[in-house]
Amino acid sequence: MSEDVKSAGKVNANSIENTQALAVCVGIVMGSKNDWPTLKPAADMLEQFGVAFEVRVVSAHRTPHLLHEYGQSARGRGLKVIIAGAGGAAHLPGMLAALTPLPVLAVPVQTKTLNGIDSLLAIVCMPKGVPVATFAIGEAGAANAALTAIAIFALSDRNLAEKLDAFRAAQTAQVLAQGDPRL
Ligand code: RP5
Repeated sequence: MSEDVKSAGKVNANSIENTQALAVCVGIVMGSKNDWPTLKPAADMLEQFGVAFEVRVVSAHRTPHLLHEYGQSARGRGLKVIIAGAGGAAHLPGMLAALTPLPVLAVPVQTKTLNGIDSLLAIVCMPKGVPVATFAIGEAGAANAALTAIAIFALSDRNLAEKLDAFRAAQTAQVLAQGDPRL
């Protein structure tokens, strides 16, 4: 096992060992702990729908061996979808997509330097044959990545499909109830 995988012992103890038992089906990963506020809406959305997930920091550049192990083991551990957030030279989603056939839903993290346009372009410019589904920069992208994962699961889960319909209906009703914003 590689050094950076060993040093990130939690990944082995908490996710690789326990994923199957907990029926975790979404992996939320990010390049840095600092990305968590951006990715948290994805976790909140999955929680709201009762979809089990794990959360890990996996850096493409600082822990390349861990990235490799995470990507290669993802399907075997029972994950179905990966939500990957990264900022700047955001190689995490693309490299995960190179390592696993699972759908990778990517969230560009807003940066101080280029406002997240750097992250967006780094993520979205994938070569033909290795797709990464790229979402909006920031928290809205994270929430929508989770909703897309939920929509994928809802294709074969009637209960989840009903919850998703209810969510959409409530959202529509909320906007319709807003009326004239000047009042
Ligand atoms: C990327 O570099 C991370 O996704 C993060 O958005 C960015 C900066 O990381 P930190 O220096 O804040 O840890 O790998």
